[in-house]
Amino acid sequence: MAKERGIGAVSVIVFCMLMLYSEMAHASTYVVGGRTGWTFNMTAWVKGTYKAGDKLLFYYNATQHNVVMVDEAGYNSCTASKGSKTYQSGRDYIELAKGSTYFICTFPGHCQDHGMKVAALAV
Ligand SMILES: *[C@@H]1O[C@H](CO)[C@@H](O)[C@H](O)[C@H]1NC(C)=O
Ligand SMILES: *[C@@H]1O[C@H](CO)[C@@H](O)[C@H](O)[C@H]1NC(C)=O
Ligand SMILES: [Cu+2]
Repeated sequence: MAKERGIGAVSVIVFCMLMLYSEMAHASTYVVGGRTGWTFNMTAWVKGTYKAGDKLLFYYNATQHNVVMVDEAGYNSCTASKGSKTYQSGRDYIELAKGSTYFICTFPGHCQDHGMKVAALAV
């Protein structure tokens, strides 16, 4: 009896590890903007549907741009509220959670005038 329970527990653990492994194996990293990186006119960059756990790599010159995570209203209005998560390394890997995530550059005019924003949907 005890032995069977033990085997059951091991099976559950192995199953969980396999699930975790396949999740990791299938998580991908996407370079935002492709070859040009994170820059103006990002709305022209093809937005696909991602999987939760996928990562976006924002690659840019940190003296010229940044990456700020905003909500949908912030994305539409090109504004970030105080306390919005800001990335500014020039090489930021951001893991996507399930749902929509919105990013803008908050350098003056970049989002508003130059379309420096991107929305990512992960399922
Ligand atoms: C952005 O797009 C506009 C209009 O298509 C174009 O005139 C401009 O040169 C583009 N800017 C960059 C940095 O690609
Ligand atoms: C980043 O931008 C600054 C200001 O335009 C420039 O001086 C510098 O050379 C750039 N750095 C890189 C790595 O392109
Ligand atoms: Cu910018």
